[in-house]
Amino acid sequence: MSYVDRVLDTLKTKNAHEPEFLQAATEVLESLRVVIDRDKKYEEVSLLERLVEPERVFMFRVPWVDDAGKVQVNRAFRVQFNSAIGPYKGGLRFHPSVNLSIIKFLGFEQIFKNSLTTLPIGGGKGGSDFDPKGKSDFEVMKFCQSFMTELGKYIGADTDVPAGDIGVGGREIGYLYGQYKRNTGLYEGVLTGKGLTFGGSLARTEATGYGLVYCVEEYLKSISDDYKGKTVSVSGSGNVAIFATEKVFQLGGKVVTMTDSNGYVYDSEGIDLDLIKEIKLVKRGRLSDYAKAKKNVKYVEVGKGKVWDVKVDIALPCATQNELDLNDAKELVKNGVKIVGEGANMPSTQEAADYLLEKKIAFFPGKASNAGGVATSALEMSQNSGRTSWTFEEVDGKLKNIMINIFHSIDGASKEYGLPGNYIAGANIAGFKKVADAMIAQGIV
Ligand code: NDP
Ligand code: 2IT
Repeated sequence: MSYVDRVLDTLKTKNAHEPEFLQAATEVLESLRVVIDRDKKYEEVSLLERLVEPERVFMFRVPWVDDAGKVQVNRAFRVQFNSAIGPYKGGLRFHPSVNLSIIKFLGFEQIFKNSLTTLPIGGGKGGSDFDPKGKSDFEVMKFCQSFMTELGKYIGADTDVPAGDIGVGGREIGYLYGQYKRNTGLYEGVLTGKGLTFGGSLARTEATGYGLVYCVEEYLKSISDDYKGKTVSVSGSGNVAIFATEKVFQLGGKVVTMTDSNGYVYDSEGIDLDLIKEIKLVKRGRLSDYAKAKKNVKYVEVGKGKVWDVKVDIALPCATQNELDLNDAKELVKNGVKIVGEGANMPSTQEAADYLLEKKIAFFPGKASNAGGVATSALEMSQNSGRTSWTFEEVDGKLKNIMINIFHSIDGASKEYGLPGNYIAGANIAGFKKVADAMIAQGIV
């Protein structure tokens, strides 16, 4: 049995109850075969066994008091997965579905994504099964304070720097930062995605969505094409979806869909982004409000159809894991899709991704195409360390260069290993090599 097969076997036995983590780790290990089989140095130091095991995991309770005076208890995690190339770096997710499997899959993906940015950041992720939806600002603040009172013991500007993810945006980061500062007395860049008045970076809010669109733009450029006149479907209507949509419009494309957990809208005229921002970012409302506010918009409830049924040239899944399955991939291909770029983390199931590759669709895995968010977080860390702040244009320019480089790095790796156009393999291989070399150089730790 090959080295990769043996590691996969043990991985499956040890993590049998962690389907999302197994999915992410299996995908990476499968595509590393071409590297691992060529060079025995990895097996000699049990590199893969170490790679799939987090350096440490914290799990803690978060007690807080709701507006009715009732004590609530949530479960929370921080997974410090790999610090070979820098301090642990990765977001916090607040969503009722959060469990260890989901945080481990996200932390594992983060290792390779962060490596692809070329910046010195290791992989980590955290979160809680707390649901910010329907909670008052005061309740969210009380939860964040209690969460940080515990998490704050394990993080620091040079050790572990969390940021946002699903359910964690500027509001939550502000409350978390205030409590960290209060508990430690330190005014340091311990979180990214901060408000602009207390160390946040311009363009961090836009970075993940913009970065996704820049990555795909560079691919289009490589085939002498661009966004002009292209129809695009976007899923999600949160941070990543909104700013991906904004950039597509700026570059001459037309986004016609958005989703939330209740349904999707199809607006053949192109999504009215000002209206979406008002509903989602100001009122924290539902997408069904968009269909009520605007004429000639189709709203389809969950269970009555999927956003991937809509005919488009480019699909950008920007909501959550496994939201695009094999049937959806078939529907997209049937309708002539040419590019699928992942804004979310692992939004495509393995079967969907395999099918899209088989059909020669340009498929960009999230760990490459959504790396602009964490890359800009690392730029925020640099600004904090230097006690300085850069202009929007400066940060956006650096972000664009990073995404251009990511495209060429995954494209180059896919060609070097005889898999041209397979950007899943390209991203996994390019991300892996830097981390693996650093681990080997640092000894058996
Ligand atoms: P937000 O919380 O801002 O938005 C999430 C969006 O996805 C909402 O529209 C939400 O709908 C929808 N959504 C979330 N969970 C589900 C679900 N289980 N089923 C259906 N819809 C769902 O999060 P972000 O935009 O920040 O994150 C979106 C994705 O991008 C995630 O996969 C995240 O890991 C990834 N990502 C985020 C980065 C960032 O910088 N923020 C960086 C890189 C990746 P509803 O409001 O109804 O819940
Ligand atoms: O998945 C991700 O890369 C993020 N949620 C952003 C992490 C970060 O540290 O900015």
